[in-house]
Parts: sequence; C-alpha cells; structure tokens
Amino acid sequence: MEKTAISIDKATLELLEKAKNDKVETAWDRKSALKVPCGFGSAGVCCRNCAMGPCRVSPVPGKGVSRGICGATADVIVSRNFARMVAAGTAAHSDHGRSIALALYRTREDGNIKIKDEEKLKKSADRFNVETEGRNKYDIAHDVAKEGLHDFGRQLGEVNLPPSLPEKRKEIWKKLGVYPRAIDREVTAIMHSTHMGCNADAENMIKMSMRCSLADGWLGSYMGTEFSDIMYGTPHSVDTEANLGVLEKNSVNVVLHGHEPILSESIVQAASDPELIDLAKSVGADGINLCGMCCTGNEISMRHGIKIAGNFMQQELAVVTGAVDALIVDVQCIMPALAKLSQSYHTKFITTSPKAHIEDSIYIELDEESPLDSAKKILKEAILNFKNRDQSKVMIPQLKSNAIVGYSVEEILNKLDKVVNTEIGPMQTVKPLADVITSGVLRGAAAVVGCNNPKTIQDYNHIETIKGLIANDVIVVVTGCAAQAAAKYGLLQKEAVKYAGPGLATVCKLVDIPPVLHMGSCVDISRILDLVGRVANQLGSDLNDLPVVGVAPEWMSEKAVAIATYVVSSGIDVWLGVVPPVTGGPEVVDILTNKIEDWVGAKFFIETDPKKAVEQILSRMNEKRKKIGI
Ligand code: NFS
Ligand code: SF4
Repeated sequence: MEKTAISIDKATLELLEKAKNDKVETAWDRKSALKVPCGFGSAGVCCRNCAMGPCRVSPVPGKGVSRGICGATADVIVSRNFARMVAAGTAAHSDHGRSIALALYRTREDGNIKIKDEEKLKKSADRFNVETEGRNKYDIAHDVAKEGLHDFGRQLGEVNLPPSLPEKRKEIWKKLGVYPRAIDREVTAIMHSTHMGCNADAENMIKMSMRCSLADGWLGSYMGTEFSDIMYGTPHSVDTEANLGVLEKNSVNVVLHGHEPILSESIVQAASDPELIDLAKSVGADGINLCGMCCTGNEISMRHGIKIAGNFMQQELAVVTGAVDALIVDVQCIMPALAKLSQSYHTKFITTSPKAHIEDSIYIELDEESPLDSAKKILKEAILNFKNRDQSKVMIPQLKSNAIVGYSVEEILNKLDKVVNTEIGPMQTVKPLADVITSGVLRGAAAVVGCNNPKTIQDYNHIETIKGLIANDVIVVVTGCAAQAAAKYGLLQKEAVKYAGPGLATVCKLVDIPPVLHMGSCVDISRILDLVGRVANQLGSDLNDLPVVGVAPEWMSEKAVAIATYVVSSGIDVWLGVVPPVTGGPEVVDILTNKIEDWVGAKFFIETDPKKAVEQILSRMNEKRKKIGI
C-alpha cells in the first residue's frame, strides 16, 4: 500500500500532480495555505452566539480567561457548539428525508416517479397505521407520506418509531428524557436553547443533542431510506466499478454528486432516452457515461450498478481530469471551489437545488413536479459540451476496481435465506446472522462510515480499519465515502475474502458475499440501525448487548456528528478517527467518553491511529461477549 502524507490513492496522487501542472488549486492546497488551524476553534471554546462576543475562553482549565462576557464557561460553550453541529447534521439529513417524503406524496400512476417496491410500501403502511386493504397503491403511498411528514412537525402525540427499535431502548430514552419528539422540533429546540442566555448546563445540552440526533437516525434519515426504496426500488447486490478510471475517453462523461436521489434517479432515467443517446452520437461521442460521486454515487450505484467516480476528496480531481463534460449536483458536501475550478476546464458545473445555489455555477432548477423534463434539459447541456473538451488537457487515470454494492437489509436476509432456509422457503429473519455472532464464528460486526478529511491521509484510515477488523473475524458494513474507499481498494469483491479471518471467511463462502458489505449512503445508516435492531429483537436483548460498533475514521461533516451521536445513544460504541472540537470542555469530554455509557450503554472513543482503534474495538468486543456470556 502506497502511503504519502496526502493519499494512498494513486489516481488522486496522479491528478494532484496534474493540478499542479495545470496551475489550479485543490482542497489540499487551501489546507496548507490556512496553516495550523485555530487552537480555540479546534478545542470548541470559541462562542459567536451573540454580539457582545465573539468570546474565546481558555481551553486549559485554570489558565487564562475562563468565562465569556455573559459568564458562559468553557464547558457551556463547547456543549452548545457540539449541540449546534448535531442540529445542523440532523437538519441536513432530515431535510433530505423531507424531500423524499414530499416526492412520495407526489407519486402518480402516470407521473415521473412511480411506486417500485409495493411490498416495502405495505410494510411502511403497517408501521404508520395506514389502511391497505383493497386500496390503490398510490392512495396508500400518499397517506404514508402524509403520516411521515407529520413526524417532522408533530406538536402532539408520539412519533412513529420503526418496529426494529427494541422496547428496552425506548424505555432507556424515556427515563433519560431523550425520547425524540418531532424532527423539526428537536432542531428548533437546540437552536433556541443555545441562544444567548438560555441553556447553560453542559450535561443537559448533551442530552438535548442526543434527543435531536435520535430524531435524525430513527426518523428523518430512516424515512429518507425507506421512502426512497419504495419509489426507486430496494437495492439488491449488483456489480459496479470504482475510482476515476471509470471516466471514458470517448463518451460524454457526466458526474452526479450530492445526496438526494430525486435528481440522480431522473438523470439515470433520462440517460436511456434514445433521443439523448442519438444526440450524444451526433456530437461524436460513443454514448453517455454516467458516474456518481459521494452519497449520490452510492444511491445510484446500488440501485443501477452505475459506476462510482470517487469519494469526497476526489470531487475536484474529477474536474482536473479534463474529461468531465458536466458535474451535476444537488445538496451537501459540494465544495464551492468547484465553480472556479470548472472554469479552468471545459466542465459545466450545474447546480439544481434551491437549497444550494453556488455562485458562478450554471443553475438549472430541478422541477419537482416533473423531474424527468429537467433531467433531460440538464443532460442535453452535458452532451452539447462534449465538443468543447480540450483533448490536450485530458488525463484519465487508468485505475478502477470491481465492487459489489447494494446490500440492503432485505438483500442480506435474502442471501441468508438461500443458505439456511432453502427447504422451508424464505423466512426473512435475522436468526442465522444472530447465530453466527453468538456462536463466535464471527467476533462481531462493525459499521465503517463517513467522509474523507484532509487531516488524515486520504482513505488510509478507512482501509487500515476495515482490513484490521475483517482479519479478526469482524464482518464490516460500509456506507458513505468510507464505502467508496472500500470499493476503490477491492474490498467490496468476493476475492477480498483473502483478507478475512477464518470465521468470517467461512461465512462469506457459505453465503456467497464479500467480507465488507456496501449498505449505501450516509442516510442509509438507518439500514444499519434497522439490522442491528432486528438482531437485538431476535435475541431478546438491546443494542448495547451486541458486539457491534460504529467507526468514522475520516469524518468531517456535521452530519457525521449527528450520526455518531445517534449511534452512541442507540447503544453502539463509536470510534472517531478525527478529534471533534470538544477538547476544551473537560466535563463534555468526560460525558462523551465516559459518563454517557452509564446512560445508554455505549460511549465515544477518540483515536486517530486506525491500528490502535482496531485493537480497542477488538478488546471492547471481547469484553462485551464475555459480559453477555457468548
Ligand atoms: Ni456522508 Fe454523504 Fe461523504 Fe461525508 Fe459527505 S458524501 S452524507 S457527509 S463526505 S460520507
Ligand atoms: Fe460571549 Fe456569551 Fe455572547 Fe457567547 S453568548 S458570544 S460567550 S457573551
């Protein structure tokens, strides 16, 4: 494995060289221009919540100024900042969930978006208490969407938490006062309480963060996934390829980047329009080559096998290849730098969402009523831009890996059914999975998730963590940019079983799966919650009883903070490979890495060395196994 201070990805390194020659800057250049990050900001002790400040208090207790002008202590400031990160992350995921719920509400027999997975719709109707008997599927869908939307703004009564959530867990949340109410309410509650002169109790602030994050994981994100599956199909395992080598010299290369599948699904649909294919041929291209990036990449690869161009830190490098005719984006994780960078090449940088206007981009709004029409218009722009490609500026790295993606919970259960329940027919139960864990064939399961962050060597933490875990019989599931890292290094193919320990290798061969399972985008971490919840229910236990962990080796976004918080609050330990801005608040650090375990049975571990993180994970899993006698 090649390891430099920047990345272990050869395609990335090659293109950074090209960027230098082309005299364009990337995030890595800007990072070094910024020099050492601000110490106050890094410790989380800077407050800008009112205009008497900004106040920066000392991150070292007993040294320097210990309170802001209003008297807020370091712990109060740190906890408020932490809570605001959780609120922002929850808002982002859940606003995505809201768009999906609204799209479900707009589905029509003769519309652009239809119902693809009726079985999942019925299950969903069941959990929202929507009548299905003798009803048209679109009528059911509209009622399900309405009920789901009510959980965003519900003022009275309880929200609809999924059935996989164990009763024991709900009781814990109720006792602790963190049982989530409506999604929007939890976000608002944090914005209110962190306003100047409101909440000044670090412990309470962390509890509010937990409550808000739970509304993200078990409600907003959960609906995002569930309703996307109903409209666009529940993913099944499918072959794809990953890394910038998926770009093609003679095709119109279109990179889709962002998050909400409404845009990307419409573009996928438009790309098979014979008129547009003919148009591509008429401009001299072989055809249209759609590729995905970041979470949009995950969404369309697992539903259609569409190739993955790369993960977060490669978005600028896609443009640097000189071979991308259009980079089409919607929301989240889109570097504003892309606008200026695209102007140095021929790439059309097309923004589409009223939530994410970017100066100097080409804005073509996605019409939510008829997304297919907008998609065709956008794709046409891309095709017509092919002729502007400057061949002397093109360099496509010859690097890509095969991968299998699309292991939804349903797909994992299908695979298990094929092995275990061949005679009695499909059971769709998690019993076999629970059995291999309790019997010790597998030591446990880990979700390796999250972003890239130039504070780490790109992909190094992801790959070291995954390899270390599978070698020790821990089955790994991946989402987000971590999933794409795994794809690029061949860990999502069956051949990767050679890196697995003997127990895991046996399971993989028997079930015919890779040792690392791609479960989708970051919003799809709700799939992981669902799976772990089902295993806990099967065993009559709670999530914190299981040898299961979450790891975010290279996280950077506020969404990742929301995720980490809901995962811990759900009873699953989380390892963070990048230090969060909380170190200036000793009480906050103690709560997150210690006290929270008494509340919910799990805690945060902060470890920047992936090898050490793996050791800690294994010993924690062993302890847990001993504790529950398996
Ligand atoms: Ni997740 Fe998706 Fe990637 Fe990080 Fe961004 S794409 S929602 S936040 S960078 S994993
Ligand atoms: Fe300073 Fe308090 Fe205002 Fe924050 S809220 S900026 S600590 S005075």
